[in-house]
Amino acid sequence: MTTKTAWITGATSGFGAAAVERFVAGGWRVIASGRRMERLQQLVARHGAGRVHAAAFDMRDETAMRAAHAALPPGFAGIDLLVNNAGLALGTAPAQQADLAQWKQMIDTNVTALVSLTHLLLPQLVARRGAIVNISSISGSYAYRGGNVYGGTKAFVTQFSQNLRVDLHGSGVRVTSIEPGMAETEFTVVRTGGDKAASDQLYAGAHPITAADIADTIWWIANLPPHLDVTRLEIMPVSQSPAGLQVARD
Ligand code: NDP
Ligand code: 8X3
Repeated sequence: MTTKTAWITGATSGFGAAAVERFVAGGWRVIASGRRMERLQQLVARHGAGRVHAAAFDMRDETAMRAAHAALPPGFAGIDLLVNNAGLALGTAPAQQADLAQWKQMIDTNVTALVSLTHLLLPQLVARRGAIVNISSISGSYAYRGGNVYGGTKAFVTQFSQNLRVDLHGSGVRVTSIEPGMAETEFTVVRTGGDKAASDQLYAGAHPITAADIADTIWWIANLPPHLDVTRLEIMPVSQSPAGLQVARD
């Protein structure tokens, strides 16, 4: 069987790092991208340069993204699967108190960078009848206090995924939006600006989704028979469910 290649963004931590392990264990080659070069190098050291290629760049830098793509070694140049996973939430303040720079960073990373890499890789994904797995979030479907722009970016990811499917109709390319709920990764440490105690408190006793759970899900989706497409998949821990509407009174 031919060895397939996946480009997994956000491979230095959380879902992305777990997905690298899952796909390498399954015999795939992986292009692992993220900003933290040392973590990417550890992946290469662990699995070998023939199995993992480290592409260290900031997703918001389109020139660097294009250079990383142009510099792919021949063994990694044919991409069968794009896992658009890199992303972040910054802050939990209500909109009227939020930091505009944080809003822009979320849009630049979760939206602009995601569409830029997708646009760059689409021609070969079409040529290879490949697949795209976008990591959205339940925050794109359920409004919550402080979710403002983060949830907005994920609503974009979900709808972009559905619209991509329509445009790619008949191409054989599969597109999936995975929409996880609470998962314990570095996500909340990043969101809170490094508050590990707050992160630990959020997840305590909740039995949240693990990074390995999402990696297994991506693996399952990527290896379905070619006539099947999981178009949207919402996943929450059993401990999580939506809360009701609220009413402000005079
Ligand atoms: P982590 O913080 O553990 O991982 C985020 C990854 O994104 C890191 O590898 C980070 O790499 C990368 N990243 C962030 N900004 C950039 C950038 N500018 N350029 C390149 N890479 C970047 O969080 P998760 O694994 O939880 O998050 C992965 C995805 O899942 C995100 O899109 C998140 O929104 C989504 N998600 C998370 C949920 C959760 O509860 N954890 C639930 C639903 C969705 P580096 O810092 O090295 O650049
Ligand atoms: C992360 C899940 O519910 O914290 O996307 O927004 S949530």
